[in-house]
Amino acid sequence: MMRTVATTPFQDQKPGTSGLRKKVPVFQQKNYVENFVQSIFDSLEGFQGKTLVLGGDGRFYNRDVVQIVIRMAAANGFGKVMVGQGGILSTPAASNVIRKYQAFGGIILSASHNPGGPHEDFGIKYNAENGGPAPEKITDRIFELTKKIAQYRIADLDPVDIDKVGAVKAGDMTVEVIDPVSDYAVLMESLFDFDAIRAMFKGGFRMRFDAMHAVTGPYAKEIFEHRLGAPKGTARNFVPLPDFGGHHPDPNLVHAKHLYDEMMGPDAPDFGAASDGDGDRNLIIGRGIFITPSDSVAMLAANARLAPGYRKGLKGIARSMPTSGAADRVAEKLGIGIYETPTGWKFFGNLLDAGMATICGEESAGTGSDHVREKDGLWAVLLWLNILAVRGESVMDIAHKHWATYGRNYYSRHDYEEVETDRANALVADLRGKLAALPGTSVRGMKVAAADDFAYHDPVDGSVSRNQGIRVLFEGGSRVVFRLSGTGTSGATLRVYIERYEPDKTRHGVDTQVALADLIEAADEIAGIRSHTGRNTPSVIT
Ligand code: VG1
Ligand code: CO
Repeated sequence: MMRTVATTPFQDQKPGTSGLRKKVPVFQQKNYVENFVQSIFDSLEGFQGKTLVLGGDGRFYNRDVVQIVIRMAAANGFGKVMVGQGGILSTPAASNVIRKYQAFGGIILSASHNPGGPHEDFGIKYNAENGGPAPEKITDRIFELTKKIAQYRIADLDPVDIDKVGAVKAGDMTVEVIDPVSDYAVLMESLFDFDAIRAMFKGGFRMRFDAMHAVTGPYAKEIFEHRLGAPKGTARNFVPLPDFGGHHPDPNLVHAKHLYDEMMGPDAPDFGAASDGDGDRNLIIGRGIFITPSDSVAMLAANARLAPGYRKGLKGIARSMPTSGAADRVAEKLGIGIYETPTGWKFFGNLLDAGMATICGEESAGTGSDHVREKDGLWAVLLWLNILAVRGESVMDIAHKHWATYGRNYYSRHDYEEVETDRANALVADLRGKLAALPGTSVRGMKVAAADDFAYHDPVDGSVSRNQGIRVLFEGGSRVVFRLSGTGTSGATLRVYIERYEPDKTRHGVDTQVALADLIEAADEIAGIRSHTGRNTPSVIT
């Protein structure tokens, strides 16, 4: 029944910011999935007889890979696989299940916000026993193993029926098919004041939640409409589809433009939100106002005590380096620690485990807390709802008051997608070469105070991660940051992050791109974006 199969390595199975991501046809190559999954198992020790959590965002190829992982887990000696019904588990829900049932770890199948379908993206990620993405030392080990793998183990088993909740045997191993939503909904009920939110909906509060035909649909239906009594139709596009209806399940102003337009329109509801393919990102829009993810983490942190789960206050706040400094000012006022990490949720794990940070955030629409070890889209939406219910004010009022208290960090990210890899690498190499000479010079009348390639020294385990993004800091606190994406699957994506701090509240009403215009030009002057990429404008502005 158990077979050991000879195989030859691929050389491209390097996990990026968030696991291994490739086009579906790449994953469909013979032994491609098997090699990677065996390398994950080979990088681990002591899982014999233990539990593996398994689920994904429901995209094309999800079901096939679920069956492969089950057969390989059985052959490698796991005692049990807990799989979400239909192969579905959102990323934060998977993190919760790993923690709640003290599993050894989990495999999450997702390419997050990237499109799905036979010619689109797929991904595999390993999460450790704390429920969080494997740290770099494990992903590095996995990559090394993929380069020399010679065999994998797999059991000859009939496909397991993953659509019926309950336990079945797969060889010597148990497969327990679980409801993907219920444990997660219970966790949310333990953190937030559901009575207050229910009363708010009862009082006529209107909300739109766009699940973008991705994994959060069933979660949103259950939590907003069933448990919180929001009117039917509050959750939209709530049926997960293998190709996300042909759209990018990316909750930003480009791919969720219809929601943005509705929220800016004459009959806008009170609150609009969306999440991504695997449910870990969030988009927050109030009536007439978009809240940037960087501002959202700051505003959530400033108001967190209004939710029962955070009544005792926060231990600290962590944000990724490119995320704006808005949260820093909240941490300062609260007298708690603020930590700046590289991009990617895996870098928050140690801070959360050590009890140094309670709330974390990334500029890329990721917000979360120590309730799990992943960013969590619906968590952010629920914390906003809890705050709105208690304060009884609009999102707009809350934002304006926040800026008046802390100042406003104008912030934007410009992405140049599918740039030829050589050209993107040349831009970065050029920029690195220029760094040392930048401080003291002036660009468009702004004096450069410092420039470096961000290196992170993990305060918990002492590990060092270098080359995590090039930052150019100007006098007065403005900055531009450049880095290449680690999640793309075709060519390179250059991300340029632009930030300016405005303390004066009479100047808080300016359009973001206008407020940042000088810095946007300075970024081009410093990095030669147009000449290197051959592009005049970014593909996506968020
Ligand atoms: C992007 C974001 C990063 C996020 C990562 C995974 O990475 O910038 O903040 O953690 O995606 O998000 P990159 O390397 O492309 O910039 V998700 O929702 O894919 O799990
Ligand atoms: Co995601």
